[in-house]
Amino acid sequence: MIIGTNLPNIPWEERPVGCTDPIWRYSANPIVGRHDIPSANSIFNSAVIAKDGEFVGVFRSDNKAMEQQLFLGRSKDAIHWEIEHEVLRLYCEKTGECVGLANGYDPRVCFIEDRYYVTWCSPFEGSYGPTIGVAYSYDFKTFYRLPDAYLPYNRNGVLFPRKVNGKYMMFSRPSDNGHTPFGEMFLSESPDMIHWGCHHHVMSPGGWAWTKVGAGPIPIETDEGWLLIFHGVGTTCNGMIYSIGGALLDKDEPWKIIARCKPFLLHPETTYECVGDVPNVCFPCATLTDAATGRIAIYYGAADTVVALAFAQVDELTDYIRRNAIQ
Ligand code: BMA
Repeated sequence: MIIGTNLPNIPWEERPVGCTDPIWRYSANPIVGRHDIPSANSIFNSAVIAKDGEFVGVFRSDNKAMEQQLFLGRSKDAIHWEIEHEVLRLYCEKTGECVGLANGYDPRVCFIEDRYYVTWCSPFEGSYGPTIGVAYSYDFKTFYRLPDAYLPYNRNGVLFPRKVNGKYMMFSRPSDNGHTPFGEMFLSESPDMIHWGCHHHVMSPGGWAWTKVGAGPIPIETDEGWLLIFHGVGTTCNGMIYSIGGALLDKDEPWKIIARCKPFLLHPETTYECVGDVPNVCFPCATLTDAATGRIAIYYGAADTVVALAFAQVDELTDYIRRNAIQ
């Protein structure tokens, strides 16, 4: 059971007849194409959230000079998106001056208390990164930049939607400045969204994700604990494969794993997941959930080129994770 708000208008499609998988793809994928804004070479690994009965998002687009940049988007149905053509600007909360463009990649969006936070991989200039950039907005128009959460190098900074034990919580994956051939997932605490510490180890690579693991969407609170959807990576003779995994984490000590699913939940197999700038990548960055029905819509980047959508039912998914947990 999801602990959260009712969002009856999130995208939904029933599980296809005959499908027994815990997650199933939207039949009209991809939902965002690689050239959906004029500057784009690709649009992928993007995060969406509900706002005022409609939906907003932060989209990663790599332009035709292969610069990684973030753009705001809006949608009435969370499937058809109007993405701005200008890169998101970041402002100083004290002076109100623009402090630069949101350069970077793999954004996540989280609403906590009274505002929307964006976390992303902030690259080489400014952050000496990549490390985790943080900004917030009350209206999803003007975003104020906070100090980077961690020292370089770090990726996959993913916030919890509420404080746990009175602290903000964020997953991250310390890394190097390339295509990290290693990766452990950690959880850090903060009293103020600025100072991050009390680092807890959460998860190591293993099984099908033997190379690295990183948090995906904002974790979903359920009556059984936190439902974590993550990306896991295996390395083959032809390069890395990014698949989607699932785990249940303790409600009060979310660095403790209750159950980690042994099989992957979704693995690159469609053309749009296997053909693109980086073949064989499913990279989840967001979910929309409806507490009343237990529906989950999962947004993931496919082949580092387009945005795709998949669905799950919360009780079926947590049950699947438990039944197939690594012993
Ligand atoms: C990671 C990040 C992701 C990307 C993935 C696969 O290191 O750059 O944005 O989806 O590699 O290329």
